[in-house]
Amino acid sequence: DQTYTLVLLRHGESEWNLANRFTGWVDVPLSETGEAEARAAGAMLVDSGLTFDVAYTSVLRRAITTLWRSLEALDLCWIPVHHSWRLNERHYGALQGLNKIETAEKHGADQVHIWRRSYDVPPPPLADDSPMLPANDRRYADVDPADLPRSECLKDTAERFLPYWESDIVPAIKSGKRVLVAAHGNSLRALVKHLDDIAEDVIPGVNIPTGVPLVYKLDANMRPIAQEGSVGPLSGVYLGDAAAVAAKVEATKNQSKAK
Ligand code: DG2
Repeated sequence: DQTYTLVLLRHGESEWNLANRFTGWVDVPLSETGEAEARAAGAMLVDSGLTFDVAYTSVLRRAITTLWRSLEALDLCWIPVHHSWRLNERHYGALQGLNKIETAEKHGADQVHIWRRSYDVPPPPLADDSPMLPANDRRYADVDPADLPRSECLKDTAERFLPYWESDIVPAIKSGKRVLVAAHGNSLRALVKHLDDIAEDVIPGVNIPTGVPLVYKLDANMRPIAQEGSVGPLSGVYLGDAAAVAAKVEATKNQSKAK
């Protein structure tokens, strides 16, 4: 039976992951650590013997740069790379730019957990005069203004990512192309929720670490095939040291908790 390999990669640490600020659609660069993580992700892919025919990423530089570093390591700078706003991070609305711990101090840890991880409660939206409105950003000029968010919950992110998954990425996979997707914590959570059919009350517990390739095996119907070494509800397997990955997942989860 035909099986396919799909690799998902969250970008390396960004400057705002480092500063612990909600980022969403703000286009921040990788931190120095993030650059190193991106190169290390490339090295892990090389070591695993994986290779790719096509890559998909967002229109945000932290994911794009991470993809570049991986492709450099793989000697694959020449493969086609498709950018889509539909792979962008979940839009964090009026939380964008705020510190995660300060926001928890102000609104309570429970509220912040709901904003960060609930399936269907969006954060407060951007104001009408916000300089962060996507409509003011030239990179979204071709997007129907009605599709541009002012804030998104995970469900909203899934609703704009999955049409692109079905229309562009699935056909590439089914045509036999080996696909690498470099995206974001929450856009990838939306995708793994779909792939693994993770329940709405289970997905809040899923956190994706920065800079660690996550390898899925898919059957002909794009259903994940169970693999040894998968963790929790995900059928995909992270490359690299399992304890190091677990520590990164835990740190992601605890970003809004005071130390
Ligand atoms: C982070 C995720 O997105 O934040 O937007 O702040 O993956 O692009 O760094 P990423 C952000 P959390 O939902 O984990 O707080």
